[in-house]
Amino acid sequence: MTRVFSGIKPTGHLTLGNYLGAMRQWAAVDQHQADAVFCIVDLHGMTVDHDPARLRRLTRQGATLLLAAGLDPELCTVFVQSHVDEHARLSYVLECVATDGEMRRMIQYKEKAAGERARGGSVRLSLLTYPVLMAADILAYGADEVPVGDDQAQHVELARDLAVRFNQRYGHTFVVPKATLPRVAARVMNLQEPTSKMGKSDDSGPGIVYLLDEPDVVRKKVMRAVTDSGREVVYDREGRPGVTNLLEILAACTGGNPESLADVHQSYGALKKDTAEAVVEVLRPVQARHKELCADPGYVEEVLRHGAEKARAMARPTVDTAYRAIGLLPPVAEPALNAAR
Ligand code: AQP
Repeated sequence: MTRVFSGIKPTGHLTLGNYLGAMRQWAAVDQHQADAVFCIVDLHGMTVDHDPARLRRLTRQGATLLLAAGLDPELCTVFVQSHVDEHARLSYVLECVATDGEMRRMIQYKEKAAGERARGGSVRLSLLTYPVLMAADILAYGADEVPVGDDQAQHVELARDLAVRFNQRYGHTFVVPKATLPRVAARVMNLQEPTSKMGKSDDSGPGIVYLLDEPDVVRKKVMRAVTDSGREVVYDREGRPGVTNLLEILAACTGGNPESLADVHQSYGALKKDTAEAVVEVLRPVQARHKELCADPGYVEEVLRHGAEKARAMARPTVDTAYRAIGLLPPVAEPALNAAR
């Protein structure tokens, strides 16, 4: 059976981009068709300045939202990255296979490091190395497929490169994974800056629809979305990024096709109204389930405890194999130690 792995980092409240670009596909398709493993990647949440209490809160909220979005622990494995040591164990080994040059070419690193510097902050080393940790996340589970939005495709490409390089140098150890992208909404754009991705840690609140936004807040944000000069509703990523973003969101929410939806909308106002309502309807069941789960925190904790146990058992053999293959001496087991004395 195909093994699928993906994760989400608790750097902010989850957004419509996270949902349409990733989570929805995990719940609707991946967990039913594959041996699926999903993770709140909290270690990735420390690559920029962070507040420990907020990280803990967002990790719990992220896990709850994954379940609210439809992940079913009977069908898939859901856990928190830092609860499974194999991720960090493997990450260091892969750092010994990756190069400084390839890390510095990562687009997210360039963008986020530039942002940190512009704010007068320093750039954490982990921001540079986190794609290697992400490669470890994927390779430890022998994932064949990694369903992600297209901003993460380059990082999955790196995981592929590291797997191939490791296998060539030290013997076949890792499955070589590939990214799978959603048909539409692979990159939901910020409603106020439609040439930038809608990212959960962006400063531009009005341009971001959060999964837990109240319906009226969602409507307001969508109705105030920046559109383009011109009046015709046209699907054109380059020339009409604002309108195209709305068409993509509407298509993703209704299962339609963005080009056909352009043909049936005569004005920007009508398009915004339909998009706002479609988003409200898509978020409604997620919000309702989230509320129920918040009333039962013991259930969420138990899912995460059991998920971590399952994840550990899946990852450990591959990570142990990698340790042996790269030349690390295995620890001597207790009974053998005693016998040698
Ligand atoms: N705007 C987006 N459109 C489509 N997919 C998206 N994803 C994120 N934003 C969009 C997808 O969601 C999954 C989880 O992403 P992540 O939380 O691990 O990190 P990210 O890609 O860096 O997302 P953010 O929200 O932009 O976080 P920050 O602001 O902290 O960097 C991934 O599959 C991602 O592709």
